[in-house]
Amino acid sequence: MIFLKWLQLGALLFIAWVYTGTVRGENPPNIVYIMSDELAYFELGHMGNPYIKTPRIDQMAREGMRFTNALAGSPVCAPLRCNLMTGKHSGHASVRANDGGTPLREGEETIASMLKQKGYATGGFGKWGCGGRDSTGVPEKHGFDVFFGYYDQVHAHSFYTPYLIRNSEEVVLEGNVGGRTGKTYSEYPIHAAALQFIRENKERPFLCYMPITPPHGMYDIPADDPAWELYKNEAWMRDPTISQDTKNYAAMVSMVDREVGNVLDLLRELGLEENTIVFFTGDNGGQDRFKSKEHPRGFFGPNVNPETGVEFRGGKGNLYEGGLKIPFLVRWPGVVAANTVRDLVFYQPDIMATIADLTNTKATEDTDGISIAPTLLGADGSQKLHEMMYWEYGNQTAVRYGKWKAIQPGKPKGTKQNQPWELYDLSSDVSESTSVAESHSDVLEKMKAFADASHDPVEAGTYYDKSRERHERDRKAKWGTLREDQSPLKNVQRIPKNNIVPFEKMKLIRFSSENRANDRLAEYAIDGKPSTVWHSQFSKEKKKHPHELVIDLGQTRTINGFYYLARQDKGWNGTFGKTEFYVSDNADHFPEEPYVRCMFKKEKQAQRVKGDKISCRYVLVRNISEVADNDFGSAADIAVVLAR
Ligand SMILES: [Ca+2]
Ligand SMILES: [Ca+2]
Repeated sequence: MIFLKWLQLGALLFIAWVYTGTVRGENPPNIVYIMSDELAYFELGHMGNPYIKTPRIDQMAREGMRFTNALAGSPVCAPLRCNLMTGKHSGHASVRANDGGTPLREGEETIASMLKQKGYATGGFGKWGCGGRDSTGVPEKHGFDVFFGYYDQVHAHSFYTPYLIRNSEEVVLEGNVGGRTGKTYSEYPIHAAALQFIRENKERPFLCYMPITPPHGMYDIPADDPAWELYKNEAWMRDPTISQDTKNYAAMVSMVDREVGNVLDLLRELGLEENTIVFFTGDNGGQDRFKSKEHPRGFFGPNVNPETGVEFRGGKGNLYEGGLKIPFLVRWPGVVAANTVRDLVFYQPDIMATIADLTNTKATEDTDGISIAPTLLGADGSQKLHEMMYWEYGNQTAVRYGKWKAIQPGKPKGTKQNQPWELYDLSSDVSESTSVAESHSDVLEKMKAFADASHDPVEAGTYYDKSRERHERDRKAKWGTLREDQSPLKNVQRIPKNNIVPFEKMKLIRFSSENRANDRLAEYAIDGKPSTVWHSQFSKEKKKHPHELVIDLGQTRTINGFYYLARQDKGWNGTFGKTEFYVSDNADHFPEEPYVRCMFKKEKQAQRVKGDKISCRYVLVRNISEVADNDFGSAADIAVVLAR
């Protein structure tokens, strides 16, 4: 036994020697992190997919280490990119919504800023998702020398956008008008820029982060892309009953495959192969795209094992395994053992710690990750493990504890209330089909307590430009910048502008709560824009009535009532019912009796409340109930009517 221990220790020391020799020498290793948007666990050739061809990625799997239990940090684009970049889990991260409205905070450390301190050249090519233009979250403020591609994920839906963005400035793509057609396919210049970055920085250590957008929809790829060659003899490609989008999807994955090949070939050409760690992965779990009767889990079966038929439940957007399982390969010739498979359970927040470890860099203290470097280097025995792991997205929560997975699935379609917690034993039920919550309530209670302790209220960054002009422009660029206002809100109602205290003269003094994670701030209730909404807080906890605002009218004014405009998007959630208005000349003291009481209705038009003529400087709006008796309060706009 003792001899065996010594043998193990000897092996570890040898690995440590190879490893520190590599990282401490003249040339710390380069990092290439290729993350394909939406590419799912079973959509690769080596995973047995019967349709999609990925010869270069399959070869990479043979040349490196494949992980069977790599998990997304969140089940959708923007939050998981934040988890990855900052090493923070979803209960701790600054980006938790997928709407582009919650950027990284100023000064938050990322993998790029960490490596930059170590002298790395840092480039990003693809979809950022951690903050739009003119926000605290732009990549060039978080360690990237250059970031080229899309900052916002709605913009990223179009491969024929009129422009891409390089360090917050627009780069025109010739012949494009947005949407699905044009002359310049955006992935080509993005990929070319990544290769050029590697070439230009071959003499110094570099981080090349490639969060590429294919095969995320819209499902477009040029008809003359070389990827089609791989399918020219495939009968299903000529089947008219199969949609063109389905066929495009396969070709897009094969284009990604070619790009992976291009990167590996370039590294070989430049003599950097042995000093470059290449990661290839997906971002969130797969979606059941291109569903039909024959293919109830999607044409390509992203979450169905093609060999055994065993399924991962759910998919993108939820916290079942289908929403979290991602492909994950690592290739580092001579250091990471070739043709190996590991079942280590880890998630995207672990990557920062791993890269810190592999490059002998110190990661910030404010992260949640555990390095998986010991596993990569063959020292599995010294791999530290998470006792538990945590996820949240919207009103869903999940915890992993060894073989156990607990899920509170939020409000799945057709349900109104949050569903009860479920508990699965993944060692015998990877499909999460039978909850054992009742028979293992002790385990579940422990996991729920961990969930409670893991959630911090979200603290997102901000936009320097409150009107978000350039960020909105980028989102509209999905459909082209030449079109008129493409606000998704149709036929919005407004508060009549005559005879009210001008919105720009009013100031918000205080408020009871607001929903920052969804960008529904209290100040939006008095900005005069029907498209912006104030909503009361509902995460981490639901704030109950009354919901209050105190407004400064700028000067003492003679008024005789108010307008209330309910939210103008499709929802009614939070629409004011019973409401009271108080007036005063002292912002800190309002009379006990309201100036006027009213009951608003479920109505999109601005609703007028009349009162007697009165003079005041400050108004307290107190919303006491909602039209459907929920706990929420929301307002598109509130105005104060001037007495004539
Ligand atoms: Ca995604
Ligand atoms: Ca508004």
